[in-house]
Amino acid sequence: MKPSRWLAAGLVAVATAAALNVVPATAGRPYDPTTQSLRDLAKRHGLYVGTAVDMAALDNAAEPRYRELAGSEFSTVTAENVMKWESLEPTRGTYNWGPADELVAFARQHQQRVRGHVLVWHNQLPTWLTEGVADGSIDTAELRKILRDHITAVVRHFKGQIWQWDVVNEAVSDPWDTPSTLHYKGFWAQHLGPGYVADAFRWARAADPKALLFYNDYNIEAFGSGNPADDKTQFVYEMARDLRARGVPIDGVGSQGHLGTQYGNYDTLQVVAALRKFAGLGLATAFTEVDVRSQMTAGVQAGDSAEINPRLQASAANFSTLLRACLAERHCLSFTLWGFTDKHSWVPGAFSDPPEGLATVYDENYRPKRSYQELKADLIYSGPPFVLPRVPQQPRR
Ligand code: 9MR
Repeated sequence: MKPSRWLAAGLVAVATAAALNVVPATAGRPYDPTTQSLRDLAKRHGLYVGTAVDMAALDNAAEPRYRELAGSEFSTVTAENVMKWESLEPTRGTYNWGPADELVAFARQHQQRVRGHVLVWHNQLPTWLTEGVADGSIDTAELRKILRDHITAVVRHFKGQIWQWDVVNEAVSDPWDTPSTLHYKGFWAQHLGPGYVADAFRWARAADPKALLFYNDYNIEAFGSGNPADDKTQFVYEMARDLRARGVPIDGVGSQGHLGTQYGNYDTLQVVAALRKFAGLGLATAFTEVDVRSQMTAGVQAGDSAEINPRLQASAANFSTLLRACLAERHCLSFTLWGFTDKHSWVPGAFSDPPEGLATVYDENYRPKRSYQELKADLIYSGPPFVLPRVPQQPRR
């Protein structure tokens, strides 16, 4: 070949490798996908892999591994707490943007996208708000205005920097609530009625027309009976369908993915079917808070491998089920873990009777667990014809 042909062939090879995000094997550096990060492996599918970030851990100089892995393994981040109302506006009218801005800056430095979490939720509200409503000093009309102002201020502040916003979070009850017939639950439904959901999406869209707007909830990984009175996924599906039909600017549904090895959970095909059904409404989907917890029996706590191993395996299988389903459905845009190390996980603090833990993909010493390896294997060994790159979602006008 003439030198110019060699050059052309070389350029094509480099461009192809870059496009596919693979490094060609050479004698000196054989390509080994298992050494790649989750984010790099996910890139081939156009998928973003994320984590919730605990700002105290990120800022702890004594624990550099947290920051390193948060920056290197993930292509999207979510604020675990610092974009919640009680953090952003602890005193009425006084916003504390610092920690949330710091996360957004960290994301920019590491070429990561940001999932905004969360605009409207019944938990982690500031006391000035809940007490004002309880003592009658804030009436319904004022509450609605406060919500609109909050959404507008927060979305405007981060305008252009948020890929997906969790606009409304966990608005729907669970079968174990009273009454057991599924309904709109919590502070906002109680005080404003269910119409707040559509309002929240409209206000968010007005404040940042380019951000993708999501409804986010747990226990919606698969459909059940199909009856919205007791099937939460069906209830959320019908809610999203109605919002779409009315022209409300909802772009996606986030399935949190908080699973536990003590439950039956789902198989991959059930989860794919659910994602497809949401996609059929013209919606994007995402897994937004994935973790798989286990009961910490006395044996587990004593280090008994006969009790620990099955938990690690079941956990890995459940992570894998959700990731494979997401890979299979082209409108599933991102797969976010709710923390990545057992050292910083909400699970032990939230479940103490019986105690639960082991919910993430790295152990307390930042050693990757079997679940991490399975996620990696899923990203490496899946591809065409059944796994194709994502279909980007455009914000609905
Ligand atoms: O992980 C969060 C934990 O640090 C907080 O104490 C808790 C307070 O309610 O919220 C946790 O995050 C939740 C998320 O915002 C919404 N879905 C459920 C998550 C786990 O509780």
